[in-house]
Order: sequence, then structure tokens, then C-alpha cells
Amino acid sequence: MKILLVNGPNLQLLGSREPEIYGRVTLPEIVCRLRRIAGELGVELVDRQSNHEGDLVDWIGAAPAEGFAGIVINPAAYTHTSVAVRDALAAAALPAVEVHMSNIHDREDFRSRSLTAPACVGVFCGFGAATYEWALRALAARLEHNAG
Ligand code: CA2
Repeated sequence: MKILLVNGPNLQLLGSREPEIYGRVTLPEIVCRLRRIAGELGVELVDRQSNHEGDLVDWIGAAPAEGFAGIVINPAAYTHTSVAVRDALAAAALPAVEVHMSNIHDREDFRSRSLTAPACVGVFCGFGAATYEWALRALAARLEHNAG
């Protein structure tokens, strides 16, 4: 079973700036750890990151045809702005889990609204790099439950 990990704009900066908010772990380190967990869970993880909204829309849109069973996504700033990413998630109709490293409800008001969350089966936020791990485990459990 293949799971698509999508990371949105500026997440390539993780570990280099704003460590008080996002910690010191880099995106490649997060992906490396997730790959190991995916292996333990018996799923394959394919990871992508882009600063461009259309890339996210294209990857989500192609995910069903590419054989992905589900999506873990941190849409980053597009969470709060992108009807296009939300529509792509809804159209793909794959179980998607939204991730935010920070607690988006404990920051600026505009961050507490997610346009993309209603197109996801669930949301994890606020546990730093570990948030991705919970999301991956939750999605894998759901997919296993659906398959069984
Ligand atoms: O908490 C999260 O994971 C966010 O999705 C991160 C986004 C932010 O716009 C969302 O409101 C919450 C920002 C990603 C940019 O990451 C940076 C990392 C280091 C330095 C600067 C930006």
C-alpha cells in the first residue's frame, strides 16, 4: 500500500529558521523517520514538497491513478487560503490526514481556519515533527481497517 506525503510552501526551511515555532528538525530528517515508521507499518511512503500551489493540486489529482491509497498533507500556508487544494483533495476522494507541526489554534487568528481540513478525514497539529508520525500511524490504521 502506497501513501503520498505532500508538504507545502516553505517547509524546506524547517530546521533553519523559526526553531521556537517549528523546532530544529529538517524536512529530510522528518521524511527519513517517517520512512522507517512506514516500513514498520508495512506501507510505502512517497514524499513530495513544493512551494507552488499547482504542484500540490497536480500531485493530489494524480494520486488515485498513481495507486496511492491515502495522503498525509501539510499544506502549510495554503491551508488557510487554497480552495484549489481543498477541491483537489475532495475530488481525489482518498483518505487524507492534515498535519501541522505548530498548534494552528494558538497562533494568529487567520491560522485557526483551515480551508483544506473539511476535505480530510482528520487533522493533527501542535506536536512538532512528531505530528507527522501520528498522522501516518492514524492513516495507516484507517486504511488497514478499510481493507480488512
Ligand atoms: O504548523 C505548521 O505545520 C504550518 O502548516 C506551517 C506553515 C504555516 O503557514 C501554517 O500556518 C502552519 C508554515 C510552513 C513554513 O515553515 C517554516 C519553517 C521554518 C521557517 C520558516 C517557515
